[in-house]
Amino acid sequence: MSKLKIHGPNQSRALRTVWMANELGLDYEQDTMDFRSGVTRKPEYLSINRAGHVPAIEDGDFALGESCAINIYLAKKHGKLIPKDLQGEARVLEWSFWVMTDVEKPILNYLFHAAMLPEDQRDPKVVEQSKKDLEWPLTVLNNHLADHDYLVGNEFTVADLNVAGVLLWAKLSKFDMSAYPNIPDWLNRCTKRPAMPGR
Ligand SMILES: N[C@@H](CCC(=O)N[C@@H](CS)C(=O)NCC(=O)O)C(=O)O
Repeated sequence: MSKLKIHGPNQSRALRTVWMANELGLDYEQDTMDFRSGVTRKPEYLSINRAGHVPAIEDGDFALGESCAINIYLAKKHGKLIPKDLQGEARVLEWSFWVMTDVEKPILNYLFHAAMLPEDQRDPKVVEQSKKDLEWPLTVLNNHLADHDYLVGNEFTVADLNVAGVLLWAKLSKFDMSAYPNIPDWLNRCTKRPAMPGR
């Protein structure tokens, strides 16, 4: 059987896929390409991920893009880190769609404009707007974590991995979480797992 191939470096959303592969103890090969070089729009790469982004995986002759979808596929394939019942699985989907639609964009805007861009390209208005945009989603997460150690059931699942994979950007940009005190503990529980890759 051919090794799982992961496209994308740890300095991209491919970190989420590498984290998942490590959690599952998979043997994989990683293509740490320069994803900003235009290579993701070449026909050869588009045949692996039509969206032209990293991460993508090749699992034998099956290719798949979208970080959360890849992680759910791997969890289901290996029968780990995902509830076996339909409703538990639906909860994993619910958290994964939620983080991608409600959280990812404002957190990324915050990361860029508070920390990553060269100082003369940062816009304080974007920082303020991102904080506002994040108020409700982070309240939702914080409230859930008030009486839950993990997002679905009592154990770490792919839902935690997918959501923490995005919330990591808040950690990276030193986002002030004092209004959301339950999030840092949960995030640390997730990111301190041995499977979590270095960047
Ligand atoms: N929703 C996608 C977003 C993927 C994405 O935007 N990846 C960035 C890197 S983190 C990328 O590929 N950028 C280069 C490009 O789009 O060509 C996912 O979660 O997989």
